Amino acid sequence: MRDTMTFYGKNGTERVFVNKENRLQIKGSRQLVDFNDVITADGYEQKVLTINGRFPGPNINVMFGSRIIIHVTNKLEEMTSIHFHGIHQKRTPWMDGVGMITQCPIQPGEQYTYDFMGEPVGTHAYHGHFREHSALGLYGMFVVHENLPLLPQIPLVISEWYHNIQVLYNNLTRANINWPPFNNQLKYSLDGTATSDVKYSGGLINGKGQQSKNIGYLPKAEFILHPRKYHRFRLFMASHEFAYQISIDNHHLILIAVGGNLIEAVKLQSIIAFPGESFDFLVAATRRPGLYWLRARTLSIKDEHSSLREEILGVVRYTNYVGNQSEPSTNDYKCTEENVCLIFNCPWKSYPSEYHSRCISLNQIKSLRRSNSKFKLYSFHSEETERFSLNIQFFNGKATINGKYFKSPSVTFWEDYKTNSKLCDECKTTVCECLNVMDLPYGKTIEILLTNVKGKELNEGKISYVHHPFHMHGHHFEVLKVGFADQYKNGTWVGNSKDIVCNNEYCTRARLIIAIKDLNYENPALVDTVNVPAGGYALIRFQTNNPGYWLGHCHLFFHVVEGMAIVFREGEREGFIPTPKNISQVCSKVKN
Ligand SMILES: [Cu+2]
Repeated sequence: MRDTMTFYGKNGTERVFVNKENRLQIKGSRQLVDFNDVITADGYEQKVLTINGRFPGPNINVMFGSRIIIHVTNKLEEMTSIHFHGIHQKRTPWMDGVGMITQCPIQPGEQYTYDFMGEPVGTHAYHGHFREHSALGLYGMFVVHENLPLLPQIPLVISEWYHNIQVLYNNLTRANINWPPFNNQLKYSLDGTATSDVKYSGGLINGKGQQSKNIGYLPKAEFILHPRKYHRFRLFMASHEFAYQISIDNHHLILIAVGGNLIEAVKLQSIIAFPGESFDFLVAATRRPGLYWLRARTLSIKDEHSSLREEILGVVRYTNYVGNQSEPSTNDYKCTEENVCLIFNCPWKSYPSEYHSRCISLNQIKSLRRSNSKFKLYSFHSEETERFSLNIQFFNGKATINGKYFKSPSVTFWEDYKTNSKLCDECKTTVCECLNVMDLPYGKTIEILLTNVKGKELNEGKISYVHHPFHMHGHHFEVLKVGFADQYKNGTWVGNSKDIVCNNEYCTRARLIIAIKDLNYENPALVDTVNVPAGGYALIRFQTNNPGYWLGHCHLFFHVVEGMAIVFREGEREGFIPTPKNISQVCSKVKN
């Protein structure tokens, strides 16, 4: 008996399965159904959250500077909210969509209207920012265009697909468990860090995948290439736990933008992308007409526990292909001594020599400075720079930033959040659950040293060190430097980067001891998410020109749920734009 999937057909809910002819058939009937009418995902039958009936949600394309109005009607049985990832929400900080921070969640049956400016230019996304909704399907791509695109645009959204996310979520948030909870199920990458906190259960490219169990044919994501043309792929990593390495057989990826911002192009073999990151790359259709695999693979290496290949496949199809193959038969690129692979955004300094691979990190990328005066936003005139450090790390089994694990307030930040919350000043120990708020003065240049270290070897095993992709709301930031742990010749890590000095075991006031010339102040990459490597650091910089309450957090789903978050209070409350009436009205409904 083959697995079934549920779909909403003309007769209400019906169950379908892939029959022997690889067609979708309604169970208990001989009637066939078009694949396009069913959300097949990876073929596993489970609940999917949809937006306008679609999964992932529709791609939203807008022009720079236009006013965006999005009516969200919550037809779920529970409350939710939508965050526009990468959008600055300038002058509309209450539209950032973080449930219990910038807005009260939208109640079942209620409507909420997001109303904000389409800026900055680039490849962004939207996703649920409440409970496990993003992992159940509430996400989609959001692109702000500066001009009408000249090249064919190809959205590429990669995510995992969990078969038990609600059970996982409930178990993990109800029990007072120590992190990470599933040591025995995890896999490791070549540096010895765990590739996630939970077992891999498959992934999707643009909502399509194939679980490891053979359940017959399922459609894969398809990408159409026009011969001899360039195509602009816009990648958003909607994944929750895993980083993926992305490549296309027999083709190079020409990286042209990071975090939505143009850079000097780099020709790559593959791109490693962490949850929350967005990259744009060009693909030239210059190979023979045919079908080629697009691969997205986790960083897990095979070990004694399993030979499972954690890889999702998509099909790249040339329009002038006339063969009768239904699927590609191409092979993964082989990196050799003669053809060394260039890999972007590795979470380590280098590969062992037998990999014949070279890493290029985010701080080796050169941003293209726009001369357009609209983008003066990113020129820094401030006389003074304020410096902070945040250590993103597990301590005592808790997901912390500077030792604090985040507890949401019971009212939003637009209300009197202080009276109703335990603030971190009240903590008696370094590792403490509290409402972590950091004040950023307005009109300054802010430098934050993000570290992922321990001040001394606290014996929690190697897996307490994992990579943490840090995402900031309300801003893009410049990446002046990314530093990595020291490695042995075989690639496993030896210890923390020697560039960092900690003055206590929780490393809450880390300092960087490298020469200024080693920082890229000239043309640094501008992103909203940066991976802070295990045992390493990222030095970021931005200007406080956007008053509001902005969440900063690790973009790994279970880490943010467990408290790896902080709220930046930018500017003084008196200087804030008054919150519109209807925002507080939403909140009063929650309380009643
Ligand atoms: Cu994390």
